[in-house]
Amino acid sequence: MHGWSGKFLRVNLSKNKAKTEKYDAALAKNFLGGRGFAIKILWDELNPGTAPLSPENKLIFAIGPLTGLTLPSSGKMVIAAKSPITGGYGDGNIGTYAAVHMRKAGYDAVIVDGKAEKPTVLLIQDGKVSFLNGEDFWGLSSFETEEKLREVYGKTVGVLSIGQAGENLVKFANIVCQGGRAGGRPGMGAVMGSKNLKAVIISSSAEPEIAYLEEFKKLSGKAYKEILTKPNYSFWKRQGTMMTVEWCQKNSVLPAYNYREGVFDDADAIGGFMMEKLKIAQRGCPNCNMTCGNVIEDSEGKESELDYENVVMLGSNIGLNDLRKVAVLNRLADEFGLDAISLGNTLGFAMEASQKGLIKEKIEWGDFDFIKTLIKEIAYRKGLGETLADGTLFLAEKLGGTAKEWAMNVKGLEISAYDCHSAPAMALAYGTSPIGAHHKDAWVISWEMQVGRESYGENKVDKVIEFQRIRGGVFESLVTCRLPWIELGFELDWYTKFLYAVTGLKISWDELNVIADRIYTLIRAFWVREYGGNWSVEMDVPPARWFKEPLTKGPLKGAKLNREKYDEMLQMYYRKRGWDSRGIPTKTILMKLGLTDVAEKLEKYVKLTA
Ligand code: PTT
Ligand code: SF4
Repeated sequence: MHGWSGKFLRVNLSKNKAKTEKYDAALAKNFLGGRGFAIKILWDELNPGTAPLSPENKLIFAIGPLTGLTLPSSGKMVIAAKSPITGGYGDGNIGTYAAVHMRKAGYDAVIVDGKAEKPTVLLIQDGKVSFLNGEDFWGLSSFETEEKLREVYGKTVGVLSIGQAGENLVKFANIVCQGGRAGGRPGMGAVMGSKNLKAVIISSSAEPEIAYLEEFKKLSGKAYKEILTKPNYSFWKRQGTMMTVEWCQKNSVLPAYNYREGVFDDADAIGGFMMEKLKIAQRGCPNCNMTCGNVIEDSEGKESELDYENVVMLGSNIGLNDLRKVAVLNRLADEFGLDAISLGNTLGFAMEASQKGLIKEKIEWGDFDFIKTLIKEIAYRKGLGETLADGTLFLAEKLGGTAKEWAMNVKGLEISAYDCHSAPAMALAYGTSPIGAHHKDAWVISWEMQVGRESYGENKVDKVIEFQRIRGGVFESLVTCRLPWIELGFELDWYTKFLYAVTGLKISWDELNVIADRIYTLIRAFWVREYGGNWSVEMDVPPARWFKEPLTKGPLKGAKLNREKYDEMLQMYYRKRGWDSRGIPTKTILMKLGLTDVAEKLEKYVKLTA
């Protein structure tokens, strides 16, 4: 089998044991890799109702058939587990040297369960697995941890670590690498912390086998050159995702003041052009020739790598208008290992709650010093941070009243940086994202602005599904970065060509789409199994703020979503996916996708529609 090693590494931290295990080739054929493998493992192996922060939860590091090879932007990895912030399926995608080394090491997934007796660093080096004492690292930031480990193990190994937030089980703690890459929004860092696992180091010097090596080399050489010819290439290299700030402002979709508004008076002060003036370096993931990590010096004189989401959530969404200060908060998020999106969202929610007199602390919009203190309190679960560390849904439930209406999350995961008062398709994308609100599966907003934002038509439902297939199904399972395609227009046909050269298998996009649907439907089955009788259509509906409170500023003043029309779109979405009116997969679709055994198991938790 080329393209897949056919092997998993199983690690049990309670017993300090690791073993290599072969898996059935049908798994690769039906689930491809990355997210596909992760959900299949979680569905098959996790007992329903497993507490996300218990030793029984499984933390999965998974790659796919294209990961880590010399082809554009292939240095990516999926990290998945049952999520502590949503109680459903959770994953994230991180750009990391660990992905390249995992490929070389010949593990398609590393599956970690149990809980180490004391803080541990897992070392996977040329086929040998060691459990190192991690006590000296516990309490350090992710940056400090990685730096110290690199002093011993070298600059080129793959290192993934958690900061203090993961140690203290903050529900939106993530996993960090390379001083500014982070992944696992739905609390994958907390799952790692709950296992007393401070860091993973992986290194191998082996070379992955490729079906048609010469053909592959020619193809990848051409591919790298092709990226350089794309019209948007030079602007992308200048600004990366930061160009989105000005675009969102222009289209009134830039979250401001806890998503109360879609424009921010000082957008230019935190935008892509401002970043260009301050830029001192550029970084990126391995194997990428369109690197997009823009580094500036923050107002405390330290380096901070900026991305659109982070800047907006820690800028306009909390009323902060100084990019160098925003960069400080962004760096703190990375150091502590806190997801910057959920962090900015939770801070915005707390500020609004403070203004409404619902919490006793006085927090002003944009109060940089207080916010800094609060971020530290969240990471250490101290003071007000103890409550904020559980995210907006938990806090809203605690506050009661109408708080849930302006707690900006779906299924408990905080919404990323696109306001949807006037973007129904994007709202549907958030509503139906398989991990809770996140843009990664269906970033349809740019397309939606072109086709007409007011409509709730069938074309929008189709686009959400099309993007979920390509982005959430295929890219998350190949596993490579999707940005060459979505940002530069690097054509999708390249990926079937890569797959052929690497695996020797001709897999068409139609076949990939079926795999994507299988993955999506299994993820949905996982959610339904976890929630059982508590599962409801409401879980696929974004917060009431977008439906009830029109924008008060900007060219779209007065705009809001229409709940009735949203519900119609949602039902249409379910029908197209082969799910029933509750959003639960029907027996017919489960059988069509080869998930008959899933139907049998799911029936124990909810009655399935034929
Ligand atoms: C991703 C989410 C994003 S999506 C951003 S910025 W973006 C935030 N980044 C954070 C960060 O940084 N530090 C931090 N402490 N928290 C952060 N939270 C947010 O996490 C990222 C890039 C980006 S930048 C995007 S869109 C693309 N995402 C991809 C994806 O999801 N899949 C894929 N196949 N390719 C992708 N390419 C792009 O990768 P999550 P990274 Mg990230 C610092 O992890 O959980 O998926 O959430 O991984 O290496 O930083 O690359 O405008
Ligand atoms: Fe990483 Fe950016 Fe390159 Fe994608 S485009 S691989 S996120 S550096």
